Parts: sequence; structure tokens; C-alpha cells
Amino acid sequence: MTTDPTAHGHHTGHASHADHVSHADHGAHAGQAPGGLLTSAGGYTLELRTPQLTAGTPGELRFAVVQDSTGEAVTAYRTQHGKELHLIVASRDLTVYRHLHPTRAADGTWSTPVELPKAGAYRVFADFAPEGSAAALTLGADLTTGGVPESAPLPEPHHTAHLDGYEVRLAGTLRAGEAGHLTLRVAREGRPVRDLQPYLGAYGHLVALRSGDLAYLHVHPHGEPGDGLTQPGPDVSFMATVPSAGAYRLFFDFQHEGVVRTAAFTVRTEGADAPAPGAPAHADHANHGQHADHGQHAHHVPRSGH
Ligand SMILES: [Cu+2]
Repeated sequence: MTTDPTAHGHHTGHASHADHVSHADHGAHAGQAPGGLLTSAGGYTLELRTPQLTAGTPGELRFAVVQDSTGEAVTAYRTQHGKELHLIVASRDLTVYRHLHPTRAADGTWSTPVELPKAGAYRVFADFAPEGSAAALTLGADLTTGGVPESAPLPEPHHTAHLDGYEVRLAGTLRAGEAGHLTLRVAREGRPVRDLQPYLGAYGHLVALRSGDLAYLHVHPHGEPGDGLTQPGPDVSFMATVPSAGAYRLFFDFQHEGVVRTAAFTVRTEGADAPAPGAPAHADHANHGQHADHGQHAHHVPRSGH
């Protein structure tokens, strides 16, 4: 069950690591920065060709992944979860989320229709593995829809999401630096859903974005359709490791009766380093000095000077 994620670095004598690439390659390894924070990494750059779109209007998002050494757009990718590239667009306030699968032109330019409802700042994440590179990458870039930003506070932590007659319940906890099990239970009109459909090779996909900087954590499902063990609902379970204490927004994509839907949750890490919001203040005032170091309250109070 446990594989050493660093093992990939020790293969020698292989011209290509393509055979070794597995889920262990994307996501944040211990000691590595999480994905999505950088526009350039690993010799590749995400070039957003449409950094501005118009809120509330159908538009087209275009971009390319450029190999730094050649200046050319990448045209050869390895398939991950059934696609060459997964594109996430999220508003900075984490209230809007899109998981898209763009189309690639022969010259390497990717494009996808998209409509973003709110004015303001968005982050675009491209999750991909170029042919010939050892590891998958998640690169990020900023996008704006102009206008007067409509920013909302992060929704309070909650473990139930309602959408289109479905109720999705999240069970499990996140602890900074530890692998945690998360289970999502899907019900519709009070009845457990037992006929989820495979979507991109799994019964669900979960992406976690860290509140504050939108660090991107791809979370891996336990089991897959057809393995003889994994049931098509009502429970879909995942292993998630978050790099730091604080608040995360989780987006769970699932497919039922031919429609992919996304349930979103706010989750706060548990443990000594992450008191829940509204928890009683420390009786011991000597502890106050520690709070200054956490930074986890930053999203409650916009600060300009720090
Ligand atoms: Cu995808």
C-alpha cells in the first residue's frame, strides 16, 4: 500500500520514466511545494493567451504549455485519468469552480469554451504530464473577468452539500502533513445513490485548493471501477494529504445518470495547530504569541500591509 514517493528519483538507466508514472507523481510530495502556485516549473511554462474574459458572457479560454528550452508549445502529452490535460478554473474567493477538458490544436494551443459568472480574479490550473518528462505538473496562471470584483468570504466549514436534489456528505478529517481518509456519500432525495458512473476512470474526482494562495492538491481516489472491490456509490473515498494547517475548499466531481456535478465543501484542518473557527480563545494569554505565526486567520481579515 505504501510506496516511497521519492523512489522515482532513484531510477537509473531509463531513457524514459513514462512506465513509472503513477498517481504518486502528481500531488504534493513531502518536502515539495504544492502544485499550482507557479506559472513555470520543471522546464515548462503555462502561457495564458486569454488572460481576460468577460464575466457572465460565454467566452473562450486559450493557452499553451511552452517548453522553456525550445520556446515551442508542447504537442505530446501522456494521458492521465483519460485526458492529456485537466484544466481547473477557480475564483480567488473559491466560490466558482470549473473542471474543463480543453481541445488541443495541432500547434499545441489549447482552447475551451467557458463562462465565468462573477467579476474578479480567477486562477487557472493546468494539470498535465508532457511526454518525456518524469513527473506530472500543475502550473497556474491568473485570469481576470474585469469589472468590480465580487468577492465573497470563504464559506464556513460544512460537511454537507446540496445540489440538484443530491446531498453529498463529507466524512473524515484533514490534518496538516498527514495522509487523511475522506469519504463522500452521495444521496438523492434521501436515498443512497448506488449507481454512480465512472468519470475519467473513477467514481469521483476531488481537488482541494488551499484558502489564501490557492495551492492545488490533487487527491487520489481509493480503488477504481472494475477492480472487483470498488462499489459505484454511495461512498467514494479518497486519500488526501494537505501540506499545512488552515482552510481548504474541496471540490468533488461525480457522474450520475449522464451528468457530471460538483459538490463543494470548506474544510479546516484539525489538530493542535488548527483551532476551529469559533473555538474558545485560549484561557492562557501566553499562547497568543503563537497565533501570529499561523497565518491561518489571514482570510478573515484582509490585510494590506503584511
Ligand atoms: Cu479533468
